[in-house]
Amino acid sequence: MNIAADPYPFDFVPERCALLIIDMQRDFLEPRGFGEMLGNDVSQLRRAIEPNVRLLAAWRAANLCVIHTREGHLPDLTDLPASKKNRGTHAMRIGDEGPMGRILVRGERGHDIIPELYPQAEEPIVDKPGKGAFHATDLHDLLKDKGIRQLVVTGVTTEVCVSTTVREANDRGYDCLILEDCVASYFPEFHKWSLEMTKAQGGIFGWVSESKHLLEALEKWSTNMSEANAGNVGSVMVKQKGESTGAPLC
Ligand code: TIU
Repeated sequence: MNIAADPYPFDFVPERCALLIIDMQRDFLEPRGFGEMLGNDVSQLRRAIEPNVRLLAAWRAANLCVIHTREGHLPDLTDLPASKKNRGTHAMRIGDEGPMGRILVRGERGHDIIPELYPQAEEPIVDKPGKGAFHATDLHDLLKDKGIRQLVVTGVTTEVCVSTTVREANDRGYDCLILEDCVASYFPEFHKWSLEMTKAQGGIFGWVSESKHLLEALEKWSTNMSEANAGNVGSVMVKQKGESTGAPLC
């Protein structure tokens, strides 16, 4: 199923595709978190919330695979290298006590995913200590186990964790589609150029599209699936091993 994208249409294969939502955490999106502490304006990121909410609802309705990530560290900070901790001249750093608990520490309020996009119980959450979601995590194994070959990537921030993850994913053999209205940066220029870099040179790291195109494709796919389940001739039926149709693919 082709989805309009740059630099050319993306061949969407729903049962082989996971939605990867990167770091939609309070520490990045809400006032008084890590992002704001770094001197950023969090309202720049909040514009991505609504498009992600719509996409996640449609993705769940289609019973496809969704994976959430969170950037953060163990309470003893043994997974926080000095090269990450000792950045800049800020009074507060990762691990310090902030208004939403210890900054970017697992289990703290600020580290958790915003309520609007909170994962459902069966949806995997990958806790990552780095910018890329593949570094020091089991994401690659998780995706291989599920037979996933494509990623729709959303979340924050476009040029940091989203971009790093897409580059890691492409090197590991995944085709990545970034939805530009579902990713955001504190710096609109970085957002723009990060997407330009992704799709330059024939899509050197992947494809860029908008959520409306994917929503249309999901609608068509879901209709096809329900017709197939109703026994209509000519429709495609996708089943997991030994399971009835309608079971989540992830
Ligand atoms: N600072 C910034 O733009 N981003 C991060 O620190 N992490 C993510 O992008 N998730």
